[in-house]
Amino acid sequence: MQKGQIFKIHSDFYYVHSVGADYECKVREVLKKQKQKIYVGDYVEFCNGAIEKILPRKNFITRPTVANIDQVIIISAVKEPDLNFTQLNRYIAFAKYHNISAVLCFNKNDLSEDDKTIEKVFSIYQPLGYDILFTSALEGYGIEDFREILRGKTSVLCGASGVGKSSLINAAVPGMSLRTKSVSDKTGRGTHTTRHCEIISLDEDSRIVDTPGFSHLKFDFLLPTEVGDLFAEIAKYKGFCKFQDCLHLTETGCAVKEHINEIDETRYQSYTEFVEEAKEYKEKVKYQGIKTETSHKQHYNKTAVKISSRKREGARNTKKQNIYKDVENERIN
Ligand SMILES: Nc1nc2c(ncn2[C@@H]2O[C@H](COP(=O)(O)OP(=O)(O)OP(=O)(O)O)[C@@H](O)[C@H]2O)c(=O)[nH]1
Ligand SMILES: [Mg+2]
Ligand SMILES: [Zn+2]
Repeated sequence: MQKGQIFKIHSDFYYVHSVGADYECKVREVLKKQKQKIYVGDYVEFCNGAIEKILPRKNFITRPTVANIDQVIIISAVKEPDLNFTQLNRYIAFAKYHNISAVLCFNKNDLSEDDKTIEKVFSIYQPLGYDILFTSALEGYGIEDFREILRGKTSVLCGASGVGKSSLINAAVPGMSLRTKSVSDKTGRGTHTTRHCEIISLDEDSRIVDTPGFSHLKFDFLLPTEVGDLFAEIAKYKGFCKFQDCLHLTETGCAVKEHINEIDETRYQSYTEFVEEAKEYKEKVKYQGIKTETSHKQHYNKTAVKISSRKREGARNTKKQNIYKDVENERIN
């Protein structure tokens, strides 16, 4: 039996890297029957082109789905497409949800006409403790810093289509020529040039994962009261609110609202948007009669479900359980 790491998945084929060689593998029927999902980044045991076992994950993120990573690098473009702070806050909150550290990278710096964007970015995100990078994949600006951030880690590049994720990898890795494509004139968005996640090795211990841009991330899988945990500046005060289930919107005795001057407007705006999305999830949970306490606990990358799947299968109330599975699958897919 050999051990290796999945670096690419194409339909039914799993590409495994193991001591200096790559293997094309399929998955053993027994794993398929157990409905075990395999992610890019998973460590596996395989034999004669068949994956036998998935080894325990250190962590993972969904959308894009990648396992065993050290950090996410959230790529935004300062222009083409326009910098979207809600989208950026969304990615930041997603990383926090998965308890994985994030670096913020602002690409296409060559298109920036003034320093206003740079100032705004620093004023919002530096106090929150994020590493911030400005780059131009086109002109090679900031690429040394970008390489430095990657050193000794497995990093996932996240960000909307067309922001330049693949271009940055091409600029940072000698001899790399990943496919890139210009942002559509009509929509101002990318065209999903990268279709799959793929791990690219920079050196012995630095790896980078190119991913397709995601545009439909939504907080429709957690409860409204949990959204505040994903914003450090809100989480800081939430313990002092009069009501434990305070959503920091219009409630009396809200400690977050008392300190609203310290919170950036666009950050708070994003927070309220995500709370609305989470409310939709809560309605769904209520409607389907699922106990909210079983909703999830992925925060610290422990198991997603409190009840073990074996117990669930054995439970009598199978109807309820199946509904639960549907919600769970939706979250993961
Ligand atoms: N002006 C400028 N253009 C850039 C820069 N980086 C990338 N581009 C261009 O932006 C377009 C999109 O780049 P990609 O690297 O394909 O973007 P992506 O994020 O990988 O997109 P998806 O794979 O669709 O998610 C291409 O035409 C690139 O040439 C940059 O720093 N400056
Ligand atoms: Mg790409
Ligand atoms: Zn409050």
